[in-house]
Amino acid sequence: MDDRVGRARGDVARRKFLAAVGITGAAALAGCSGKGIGAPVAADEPEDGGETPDATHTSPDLERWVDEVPRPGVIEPNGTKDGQPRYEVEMAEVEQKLHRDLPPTTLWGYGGQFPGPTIEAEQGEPIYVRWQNHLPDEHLLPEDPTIHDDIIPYDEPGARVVPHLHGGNVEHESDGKPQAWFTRDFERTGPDFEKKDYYYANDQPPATLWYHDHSLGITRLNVYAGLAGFYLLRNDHERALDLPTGDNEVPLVLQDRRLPTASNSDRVSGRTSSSTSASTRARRCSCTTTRRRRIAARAASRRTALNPCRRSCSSTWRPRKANGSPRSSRTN
Ligand SMILES: [Cu+2]
Repeated sequence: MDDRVGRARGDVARRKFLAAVGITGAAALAGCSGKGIGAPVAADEPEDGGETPDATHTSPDLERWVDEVPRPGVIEPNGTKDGQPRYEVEMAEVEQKLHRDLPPTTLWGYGGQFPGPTIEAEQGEPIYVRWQNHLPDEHLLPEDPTIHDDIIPYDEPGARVVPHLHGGNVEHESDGKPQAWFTRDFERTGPDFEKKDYYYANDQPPATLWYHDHSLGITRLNVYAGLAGFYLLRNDHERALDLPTGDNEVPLVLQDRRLPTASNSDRVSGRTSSSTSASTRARRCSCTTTRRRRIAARAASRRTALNPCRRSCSSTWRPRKANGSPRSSRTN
């Protein structure tokens, strides 16, 4: 096992690129400044040097090129199962600094970090992963209970998660189907949940894969909160290509975020630990209460209505049109 892990580490080179965009809606992020976190681009800066099109939805201006590119690191197996490496990866709420000049941001991370730790695997050598949900009951971000409200128990406690290996050729029991979600310590599970230890056969060509959450109705929120990480599948052929290795192999993930500061936290769904005011916290609590009452009322009447909680909690929320798209066409 150790040989396998050691071989998988650092011997191989490739460029790693992962574009994972968890968004609460295009409008919510359309105004993100090119001066965002470590951003080397300025695609949305007006040529005349004026303000961005929607200056109310920008992250704070931050100094560029002042932080090292963070490296998520490689996770080691905790043991073996059926003779194969077995990993345990915890999902938890964490505080993490995302820029030198920002206070720590509250995130949901795999392995206590964002992005999650990299899993390195070898073609043809299966692994097991036990994904552990240790997240708080209340979501970090506001949920929209109008999405699949007929099959998602929004009014029951527990953060619903289910990890999915993006691009992986995976047996269906381990594929992270949207309705195979589970809450903390598997207290509650979705109708498609089948097993706790996911099995990844790694029977496919090597590639830069990534894992991310996939829970029905809140995939976008869970990924936005930080639940994503790399999964690198290696083999001898790739090692023979003499690509950059070790410190020269830099995993990169591009994600859109709006980051709250003391001045804009009322407009941003996420939060930083030191900028979440008491009033903001109180508002989140009352919104949750209001939301649950609203869900109960709607369940009784089966009437789809505007959600006043969402309207007050999120500047990006939009009411559904009366003749809007059917639920089944809504995606995460
Ligand atoms: Cu995916």
